[in-house]
Amino acid sequence: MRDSAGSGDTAMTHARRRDPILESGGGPEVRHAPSTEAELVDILRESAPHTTFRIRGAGTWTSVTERICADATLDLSRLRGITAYVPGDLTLTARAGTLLSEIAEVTRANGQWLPLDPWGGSTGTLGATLATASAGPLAATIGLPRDAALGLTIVDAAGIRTTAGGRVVKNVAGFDLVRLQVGAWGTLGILTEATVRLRPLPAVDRSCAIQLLENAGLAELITSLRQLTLGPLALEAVNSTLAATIGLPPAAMLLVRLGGSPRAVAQTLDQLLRHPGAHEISSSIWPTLAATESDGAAGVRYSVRPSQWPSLWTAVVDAGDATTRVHATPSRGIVRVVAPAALQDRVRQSTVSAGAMEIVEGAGPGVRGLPALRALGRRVRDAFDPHRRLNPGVMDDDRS
Ligand SMILES: Cc1cc2nc3c(=O)[nH]c(=O)nc-3n(C[C@H](O)[C@H](O)[C@@H](O)COP(=O)(O)OP(=O)(O)OC[C@H]3O[C@@H](n4cnc5c(N)ncnc54)[C@H](O)[C@@H]3O)c2cc1C
Repeated sequence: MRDSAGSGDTAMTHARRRDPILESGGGPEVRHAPSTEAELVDILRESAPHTTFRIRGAGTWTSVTERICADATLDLSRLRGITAYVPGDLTLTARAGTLLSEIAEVTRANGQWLPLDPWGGSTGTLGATLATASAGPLAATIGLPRDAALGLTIVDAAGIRTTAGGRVVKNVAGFDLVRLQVGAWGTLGILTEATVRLRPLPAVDRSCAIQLLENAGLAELITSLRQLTLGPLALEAVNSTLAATIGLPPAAMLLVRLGGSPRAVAQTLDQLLRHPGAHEISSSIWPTLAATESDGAAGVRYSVRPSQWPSLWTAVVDAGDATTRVHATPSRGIVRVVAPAALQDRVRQSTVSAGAMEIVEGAGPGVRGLPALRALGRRVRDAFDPHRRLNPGVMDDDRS
């Protein structure tokens, strides 16, 4: 038997030994912490077909993992380490449990980065970030997690290992299993290793904040930003509560991040600072913003066509109160609200007239009102995990 550990009632057939590290995590359920993919495969193959598993990376987003109801936990934090890094090709391969911060450290030394900036920060794992398709402000310009993933190794519920995609940027595309797995929340398989596309780290990274004057002139402001010499790396609007939380004056602001050559960045910043209410801020604001996410916070994402973003933003900000944190990515037409459930109802009413689609985050995205999509999801899940062994409770068919 490999490195599994546990106590309590289980249908596992193999012998188990206690693991002091994992036992300290508490909870009555069996915990396995495979340190190799082969061990993970054995755990799945040797357990009864109906044994269910909660998949866990670094466990930073506990409000998500704790909601999964399963017989055993598969802790992937030991399945860790960079297995290949080819700076000349801008590609890196790492095991699923590798932290984003570890990848940042290694790639920074070569003037490169993996531009994934999920809410919560860089203490999460590569596997979880891809599995949940968690994306932050950089996604609007540099790309979503699915764009960064070139290849994946997946172990399915029956313990069958599959590789999809490859280790190079130019892949011959077959059936796109990579895109199916990114954002599947582990319900179609456990990601064990990923090859990702890196980018050159911008020589200079500078930011500014432009005050949004009583939510007026938003569309014009965004249009004027499209005419900048250098396109922004990220654009994120924050309401006054969130601005104060991240150390800015308490007013609604548009944060603009610029990256590139020192000359192009300086020129563009000059243009930006001509806007009334604009001032330069430190680019350390971006990790600070990502880290404001508190575990268990009720996050709801509304999306519309980018052209309709100003009215959605205004409606959501007006519906909130002094405790509501709102931020938005204008070019993706997304407005995200972090507020208690009671207040979310009020916000929800206000978005109806804006015609927004609502995605409830936190236990696998619950997309309301799309029965055809849910039926399709059910059929895909039937093909990959007919007994619903992996992450039961996440993206469940009958969630509304
Ligand atoms: C406090 C907090 C709040 C956050 N809020 C949001 C948010 O609202 N929206 C958003 O998009 N992102 C959010 N994130 C993003 C989160 O940072 C990323 O999903 C990821 O980096 C978390 O890493 P982890 O290893 O700690 O994941 P964990 O907390 O261990 O797991 C997160 C989810 O990923 C699954 N998972 C983990 N590893 C694998 C794997 N190898 N294969 C398959 N499935 C796997 C788990 O089953 C679980 O459902 C939040 C993060 C934190 C810390």
